[in-house]
Amino acid sequence: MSDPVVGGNASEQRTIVVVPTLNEALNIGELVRRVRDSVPYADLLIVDDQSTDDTVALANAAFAGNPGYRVHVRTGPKGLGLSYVEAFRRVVAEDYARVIQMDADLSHDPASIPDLLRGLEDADLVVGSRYCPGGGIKNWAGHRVALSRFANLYARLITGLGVGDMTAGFRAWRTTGLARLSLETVTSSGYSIQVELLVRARCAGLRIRESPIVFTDRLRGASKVTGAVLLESIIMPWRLRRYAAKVKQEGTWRLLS
Ligand SMILES: Nc1nc2c(ncn2[C@@H]2O[C@H](COP(=O)(O)OP(=O)(O)OP(=O)(O)O)[C@@H](O)[C@H]2O)c(=O)[nH]1
Ligand SMILES: [Mg+2]
Repeated sequence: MSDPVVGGNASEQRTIVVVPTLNEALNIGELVRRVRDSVPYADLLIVDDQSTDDTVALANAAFAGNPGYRVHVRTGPKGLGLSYVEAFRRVVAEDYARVIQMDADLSHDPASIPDLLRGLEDADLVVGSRYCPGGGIKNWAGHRVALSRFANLYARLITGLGVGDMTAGFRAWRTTGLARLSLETVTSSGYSIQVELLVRARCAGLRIRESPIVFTDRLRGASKVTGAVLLESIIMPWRLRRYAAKVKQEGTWRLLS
């Protein structure tokens, strides 16, 4: 099948969409269908942290027998960061060329996936950004926008990274880039994974670009953000600042190889 995004043969550009889930029964069916409509040539990996609702059953039903779609139900400690690291290590080993990461709650519109993939033509990481020209947020109360803006500024100032949307969870990666991040040494177990992977990407010399996305507040289901997750997000930028300084000092990214 011809790849509608970058031209050439889709199998040369093997693509997988990775979606972490925790109790997303109200969203997962629609998410699966919209991903299939947007990028029918891509595979799909749902990384579930033992949801106690029907997320897994409803995902499997929505797959409709598609052989490239699967759910991996994790065991051991739960966490968004732990889930992404496990999934990314798998897809790197499985010989995919491109990886999309996105939330399950429809805040990230699957229709934007082709734009992110197109950005990979001259980048190793494309960050779907709410805070660049053309990007935006729908249906968020003023205090949510202010909190997100503050979190971004905080992470940017402490890590020194010049990315507009540091905490965004809608991204496209070249797996050759992901493979250079020493995923086995990632320390974030929760949402701070987003900032940690950005800092590691920059330290490893990956080409990073931003592509505008419109983020919509979750319409259904509950947020999974906990106090522990927030605390880790406050501490992590300081750890990453030390990490980046050490990498710079040691030169040639020895820390990461
Ligand atoms: N596997 C796994 N997925 C998680 C975990 N926590 C959250 N998720 C998923 O990660 C994505 C982002 O979580 P959300 O709860 O939407 O976080 P958020 O967007 O900051 O919060 P809301 O604005 O309330 O939606 C969703 O797909 C969740 O189901 C976890 O511990 N493990
Ligand atoms: Mg959400």
